[in-house]
Amino acid sequence: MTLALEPLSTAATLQQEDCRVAVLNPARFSDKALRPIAEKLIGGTSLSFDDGMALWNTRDIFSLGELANFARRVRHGNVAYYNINRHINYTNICALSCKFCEFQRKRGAAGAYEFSHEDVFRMAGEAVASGATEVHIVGGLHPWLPFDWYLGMLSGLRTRYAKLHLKAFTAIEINHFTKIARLSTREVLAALKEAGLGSMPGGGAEVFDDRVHDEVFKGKLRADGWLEVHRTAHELGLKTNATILYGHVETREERTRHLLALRELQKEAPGFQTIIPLSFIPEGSELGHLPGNTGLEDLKMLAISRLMLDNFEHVKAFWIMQSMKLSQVSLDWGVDDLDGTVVWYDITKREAGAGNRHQEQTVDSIKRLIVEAGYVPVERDTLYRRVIRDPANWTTGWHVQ
Ligand code: V47
Repeated sequence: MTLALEPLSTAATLQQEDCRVAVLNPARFSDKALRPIAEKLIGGTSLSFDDGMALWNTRDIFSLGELANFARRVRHGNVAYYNINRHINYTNICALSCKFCEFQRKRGAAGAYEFSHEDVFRMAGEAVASGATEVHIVGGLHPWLPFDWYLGMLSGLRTRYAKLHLKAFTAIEINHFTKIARLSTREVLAALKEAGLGSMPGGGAEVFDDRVHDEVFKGKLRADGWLEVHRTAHELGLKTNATILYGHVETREERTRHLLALRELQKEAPGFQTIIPLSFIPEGSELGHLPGNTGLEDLKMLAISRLMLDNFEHVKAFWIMQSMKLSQVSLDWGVDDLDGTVVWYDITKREAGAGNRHQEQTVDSIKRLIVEAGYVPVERDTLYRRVIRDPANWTTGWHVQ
């Protein structure tokens, strides 16, 4: 299989695929509080905290969707992105005990695991053989693996699979590496980049609020630390993503402030590509008594992320957490990206059921869902470049193993 990349960012490229124009008619909105927000959107003014709260408080979900869809279509027309990727969670052994996390295990506990370099190389090799352009590698804060182990994993992958993009390590892991290697954040990131790191995922942000931090993920890096790692990565030329974990003990005010903090950092040190709002899955966690999000709350979170983060290019619905069905609907609520084929995922298991790590979408199923929603599916790589495949080597119904 051969593939080539071309930039996706030019409006001209997208317009060819765009058969609908972005339109907004605030006079039709039944919630009048949303009309001044529409004016701001049309005029290119960033939304305030109060605007964010007005969006949360509205019961006019269709006008909220129209606003988010307008902002989405201005940027991406009728294109919806996906990628062929594979998530590798190299260990679930973790020094932390976050209450929302069903994934972490202590050393020796039932279900604790750690992959060897050879395991990771084999999985990446399978991914390459089935057409993946990216591996997304994250794990727990392993108490005794040395920093060299992580460098060796990246350089071993780069040597074996030069074209494969290595998106790896959350800000929490990076902070852990600074402690085990006794290096600064900048030094750790520079060493990882040298070894093959291509970009960073957005995990570990949770909710930027001390109250929520102390209640649910005490012991984890706080907001300022997470933001500092991403700032440093951007300064070193690494693209990163951002997340928010919503639907547990946080308030809507705290969510809104989280989004504003991300927008601020993007202004000061640009480098974020995508916001991924992660819908909290209570099952199996210490917060298992909580009800989790409703579909409407998921749609609101995605739409409000699009509207508040006017300096982020992409909003991703991670189907593992929002479900495939809602992710499809969310394409009309501000979302332009559906992550990818994933294949194996350990951190949460809503779609697969308890104990089942195999969580996979075929390219055909992702495309079908996008087309049915009225969008044009575009395969992208991690940096949102279009992937062009040689059709001679492409088979319909192709399945990632
Ligand atoms: O950091 C943990 C979250 C994150 C639960 O950057 C949970 O492209 C819901 O960050 N319910 C990892 N969420 C996933 C992540 C991610 C996923 C896809 C794409 C990208 C990207 C990033 O999952 C963790 C944590 O915030 N998480 N437990 C739970 N029970």
